[in-house]
Amino acid sequence: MLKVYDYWRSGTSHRLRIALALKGLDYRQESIDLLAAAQRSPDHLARNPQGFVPVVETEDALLTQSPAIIEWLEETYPDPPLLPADPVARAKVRAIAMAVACDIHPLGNTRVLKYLRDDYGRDDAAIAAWALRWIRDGFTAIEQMLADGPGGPWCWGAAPGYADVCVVPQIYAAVSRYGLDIRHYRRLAEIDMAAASHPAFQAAHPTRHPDAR
Ligand SMILES: N[C@@H](CCC(=O)N[C@@H](CS)C(=O)NCC(=O)O)C(=O)O
Repeated sequence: MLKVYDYWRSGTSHRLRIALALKGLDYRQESIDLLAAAQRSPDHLARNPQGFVPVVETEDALLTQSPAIIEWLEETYPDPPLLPADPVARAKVRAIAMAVACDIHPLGNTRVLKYLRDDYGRDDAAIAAWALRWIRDGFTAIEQMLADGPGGPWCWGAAPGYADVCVVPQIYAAVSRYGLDIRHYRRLAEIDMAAASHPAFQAAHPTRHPDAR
């Protein structure tokens, strides 16, 4: 059975839990407490030299980087698919996923915000403004990328997939941490609503994690 090292409030862990739930995969779980800096412990650095969650342990490998892990899941457990069949549609779905994973999320990561606070003396308001700056930019672009697709209720049509796996945790972080009003983004609000009533997204939600506070 797979083992997942994660943290309840981590967006990248949230992504992975959604992908696992959509694939119907069971796994063992171990928490890495980011607030206690457990990601920098020797044990965790041996799993992931980058000192990040999530990590997946298979029978014979340790996998890191949530996009790489999700692509591995897709290749290893192809049903149900998280990517469309058409190569152009696949590229567009990956582009939406990467707009979150490469361009929004890294700028709001724990270590980046800690650096702003500790080394640049920024307070909570300045840090929230920083995070929201990149979230709003990214969400505005993603709304346009979604308009290029087949419509809702999900990012790319009638079934949830790779883009939703990345977008939904970023919406959760934007709303729960920074109070973003998601109704300003019509399609993202629609996707968020679809996720709220979907069992896989419900099961993967941070508030359902054993460590949720
Ligand atoms: N690109 C990596 C990023 C992983 C990542 O940023 N994880 C965060 C939690 S969401 C983390 O472990 N942060 C610890 C830190 O910043 O010290 C992935 O997608 O797996």
